[in-house]
Amino acid sequence: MDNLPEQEKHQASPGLGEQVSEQEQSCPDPSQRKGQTRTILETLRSKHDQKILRLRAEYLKCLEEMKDNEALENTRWFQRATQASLLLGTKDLNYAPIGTLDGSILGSGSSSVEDAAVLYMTADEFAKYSKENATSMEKPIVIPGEPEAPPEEFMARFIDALEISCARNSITVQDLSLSVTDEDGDAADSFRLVPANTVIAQIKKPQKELSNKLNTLPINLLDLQDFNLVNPPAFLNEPRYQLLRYIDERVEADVRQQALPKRQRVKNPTLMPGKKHFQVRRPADVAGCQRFTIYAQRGAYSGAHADSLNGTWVKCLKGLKIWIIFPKLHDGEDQSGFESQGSDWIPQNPEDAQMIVLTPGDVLIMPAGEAVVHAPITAEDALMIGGMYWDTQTICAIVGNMGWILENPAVSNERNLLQLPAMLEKLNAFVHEYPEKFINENLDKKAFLKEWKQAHDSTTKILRQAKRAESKAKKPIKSKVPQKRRK
Ligand SMILES: O=C(O)CCC(=O)C(=O)O
Ligand SMILES: [Fe+2]
Repeated sequence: MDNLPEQEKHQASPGLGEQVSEQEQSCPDPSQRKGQTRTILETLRSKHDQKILRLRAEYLKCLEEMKDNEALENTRWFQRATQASLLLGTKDLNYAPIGTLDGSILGSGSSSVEDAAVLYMTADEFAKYSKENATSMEKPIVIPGEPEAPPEEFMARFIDALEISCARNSITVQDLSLSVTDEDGDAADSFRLVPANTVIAQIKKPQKELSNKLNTLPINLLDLQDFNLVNPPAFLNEPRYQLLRYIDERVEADVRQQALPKRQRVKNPTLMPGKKHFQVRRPADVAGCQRFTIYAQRGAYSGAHADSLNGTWVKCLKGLKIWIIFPKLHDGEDQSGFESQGSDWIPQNPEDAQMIVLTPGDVLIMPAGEAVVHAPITAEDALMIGGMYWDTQTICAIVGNMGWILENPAVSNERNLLQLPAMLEKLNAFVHEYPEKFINENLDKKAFLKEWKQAHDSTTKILRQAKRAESKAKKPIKSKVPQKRRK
């Protein structure tokens, strides 16, 4: 292992905002002298640097061993380990500068709110901040907190739920042993279906050290349903964050209508009243995005991407996740590089990658209306829950970002949203039905509807073009045998 930088020598430290202990009085760093509280960043560094530097060293060791081994060099593992090690930097670790609000009970972060790349605040502070800055929440926000149960208990609940709900099925797994390219030299898929029992057996064994053995590479489960492991964060109860749910319900209500006798059907149904007494079949991608669970083993790395519905929250229940962000992405040539390369992209200057570190109890919010490009690396086996949401106060930006993603499909790692046309249609109707939900003191109804029309029309146009391009690509080659005429 290479010589580890100074920061690795820190020992475990008190929690956020705790006072510095007696032993540290002699510490040359003035911020750590007795009586003074550490900044959030200093606390995070002292807790996590060592673990993250060890992970980086292990990536480098694996890469060294894979060198000149043709079979291994073509695996997704080689590619992802290369990218992840670069994103973790070559010298000191590069944390995203942390800002806290004036008078925050969390103390100070590491920079001013203006210069910060991530804001830390309590749930109460978030409630106030999100009211006062409804249309200008641009930076990711961390709400640090204590976990509701010990990580091992969450893990036991998760395994139990997986066994009960999924045991007879297969689970989509990000499998890094797969090749980067297929036989034709085209980009190959990095996901495959694996029997749930095999997956469960693998995740029961904690990943302690990275190795190049293809059958023990870190797996990542990104396509899991919500298992009700814990309540979602309370901020989601606010009416303005219910929008995605309302629109999804209306799309579903349309589908449910089809199952009713004709005379009972209504025009433009909202939610069907009452409990859901019958099942409907529909492409359920949006419903699936509203709440999810993710489980990744130490060393898993997803690649840079933006979430297609932009507006994502995640909560860590177990482990250590390094949520890499790229605050300088839009400043230079990196933007076009990312748009074309998507998850294979890393910034020209890897030092532009900045880390947000998440541990049990922490909630991260990537605000709806900001397509925050992120590249999560799992530093310790991590269980998280999450969901996607929309915000009435930023709906024009949300729909604009969706247009950008449709134009640059490489930037999102999700399948094309099958329900997007229906959702846009329902959203447009909803906006005209309840315009007052979308306005605020800075934006009156007339100005809002004008802005909405622009965003809606532009994304609808992009969507139509994308559909046309898709159906052209799929058009079957015309058979030479004349088709039978239908009677
Ligand atoms: O944890 C991961 O590997 C990816 C998770 C992610 O990007 C998300 O939940 O938006
Ligand atoms: Fe994501």
